[in-house]
Amino acid sequence: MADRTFLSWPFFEDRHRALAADLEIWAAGALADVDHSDTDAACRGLVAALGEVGWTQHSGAPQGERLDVRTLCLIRETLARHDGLADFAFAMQGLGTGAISLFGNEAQQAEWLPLTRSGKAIAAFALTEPQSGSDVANSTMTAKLDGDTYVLNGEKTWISNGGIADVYTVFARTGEEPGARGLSAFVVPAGLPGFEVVERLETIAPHPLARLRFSDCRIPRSARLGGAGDGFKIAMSVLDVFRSTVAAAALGFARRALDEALARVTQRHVQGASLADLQMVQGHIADMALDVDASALLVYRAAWAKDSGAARITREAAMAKLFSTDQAQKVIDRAVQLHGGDGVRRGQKVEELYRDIRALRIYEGASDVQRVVIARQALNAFQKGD
Ligand code: COS
Repeated sequence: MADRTFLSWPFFEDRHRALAADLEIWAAGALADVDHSDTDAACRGLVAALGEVGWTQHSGAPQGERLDVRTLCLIRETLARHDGLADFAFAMQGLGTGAISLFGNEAQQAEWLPLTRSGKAIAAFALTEPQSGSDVANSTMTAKLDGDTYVLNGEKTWISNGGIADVYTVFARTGEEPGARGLSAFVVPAGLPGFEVVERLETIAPHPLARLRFSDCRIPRSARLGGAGDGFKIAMSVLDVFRSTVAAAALGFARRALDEALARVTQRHVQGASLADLQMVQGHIADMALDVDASALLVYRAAWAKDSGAARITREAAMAKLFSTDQAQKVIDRAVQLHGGDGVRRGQKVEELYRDIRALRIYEGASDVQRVVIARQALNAFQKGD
C-alpha cells in the first residue's frame, strides 16, 4: 500500500482526502488489468470509463468555477500509480480543454466542457510544430482572417490524442506582432475539411500521437479563444497548470516504483537474509523515499499556490516538473536495479514504469526548458528587488 501520510499535509482540504480515498478504491478495481494491446481502443475505453464514474468531471471547471489543481494532481498521481495509460487518458481531457476552461467564453465552455467532462468527447492540445518544439514563439502555422472565418494552414506534430480526439485546441500565427505576441488559440473540431491526420507516431510507452496538417481549413471567427495575439500567454498559462500535473503523474510512477521495490527487497533472499537487510539496499530505499516526498512537496506546493489564487505559478510549476520527473526517472531506475534481471523483463511493472516515465521529462516543456524558466524567474525577481 502506497504511503498516504502526505494527505494530512495542510495543502489539502477534507474534500481532497475523500476524493483520494474514493479514487483509490475505484482504481484498484477498474485499473487492475487494463488491456493495452490496441492503444486507441484502450484510450477510448479509459476515457469512457473515467467519464462514466465521474472522474473526468474534474478535468475541466464547471462554468463559472475554477479548475482545482490539487484535485487534478491527486487524480493524476493516483491513476499513474495504477496505470500509465489511464493517467494519460484523464490528463489529456484536461490539457486539451485547459484553454477552454481558463479562457473560453460562455458559449465555448457550454459547447465543449460538458462533452469532455463527461468523457463523451476526447480532447487534444495542438501546440508543437515540426520546426518549433521548445521555441513556441517561433510557431509558423497561420490563421488568416477572411471575413468571418479564420483560414488555418500548417502542421502540428507530437499531438497526443491526435487521430482519436473530437476537439483540438490549436495555436496559430495571426500576425498582430512578430514572435510571441502574434499567436492566437482556437477550438477546432475534428473532421473539418482541410484538417487531416497525416502520420501516427509510435513511442516506447504507446499512446495515441499524431502529426496533423491543416490546408485551407476554415473555422468561424467565434472559434478563437481569448483575444487575437493572446495565444502565447494562453499556452503558457495552460502549461503552468498542467506542468504541475505532469509532475504529479511522475510522482505517481515513482511511488509505485518504490512500492514495487519494497515488495521485492522484503521477499527476495540472498545468502540467508532478505535483500532489505543489506545496508546498501537500505541506502537505495532511503534515497527513493526521500525523492518521493520531496517531489510531493513541490507538486502540492504548486497546486496549492494556484488554488489559493496565485495569478501565475510559473516558477512553482517548473520546479515541480523538473524535480519530480527527473527524480522519478532515478527512483524507477533504482527499482529496476533492485529487481535484477526481472527488472527488464516484459510484463514486469517496473519495466513498464521505466518506459512510461521517459517522455514526461520531454513533453510540456523539457527539463532544460524548466531550468530556463526557473532561472529567468529568479533573475527577474532579483533585478526587480522582490
Ligand atoms: N504565463 C503567462 N504569461 C507568460 C508566461 C506564463 N507562464 N510565460 C511567459 N509569459 C509572457 C511573458 O511575460 C511575455 O509577455 P510580454 O511580451 O508581455 O513581456 C511573453 O509571454 C513572452 O514570454 P518570453 O519572453 O518568456 O517568451 P520566450 O519565447 O522566451 O519563452 C520558453 C521561452 C522556453 C519559456 C517557452 O517558449 C516555453 O515554455 N517553451 C516550452 C514549450 C512547451 O512546453 N512545449 C510543449 C508543448 S505541449 S506537449
